[in-house]
Amino acid sequence: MQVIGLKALMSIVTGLVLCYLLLSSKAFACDIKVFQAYVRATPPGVNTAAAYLTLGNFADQKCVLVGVISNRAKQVMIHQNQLQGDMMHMRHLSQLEILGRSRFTFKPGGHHLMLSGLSEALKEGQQLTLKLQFESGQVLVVRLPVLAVGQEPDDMLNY
Ligand SMILES: [Cu+2]
Repeated sequence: MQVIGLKALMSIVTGLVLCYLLLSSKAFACDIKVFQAYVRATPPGVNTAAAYLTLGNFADQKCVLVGVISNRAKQVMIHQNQLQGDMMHMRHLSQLEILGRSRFTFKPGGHHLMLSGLSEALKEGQQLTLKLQFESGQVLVVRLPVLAVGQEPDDMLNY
């Protein structure tokens, strides 16, 4: 009987260790702030759009963006523009690392968030909501103003 008791105790200890590991991985949570986020208004008949933003990582550890979703687009992908010969191609990245204490900028001609299968046109003055999913399990909800061509984003925080 005592042996069974010991086994039971061991499984409790294992349970505690697992809990501790889960808690300690949460301690490495991302501390991301979003700056200068915007998306371009779409011309008639176009159902794709590019969104730009700066992600500031205020934690010491790297933070990994693993997915983006929007209720107005079928798909949102992380794209990187790449020059191949004299042709510009868009490369799809499955994830993006933001190093600790640094910032990463999505900007025209570089990285962007590619929205495809838009349910309706994005019009100037509207707001688009994106949910950024991180490897840590955190989800950041960002509201991006829809800007007309030539309109520049404010230097502001977007949550
Ligand atoms: Cu693209």
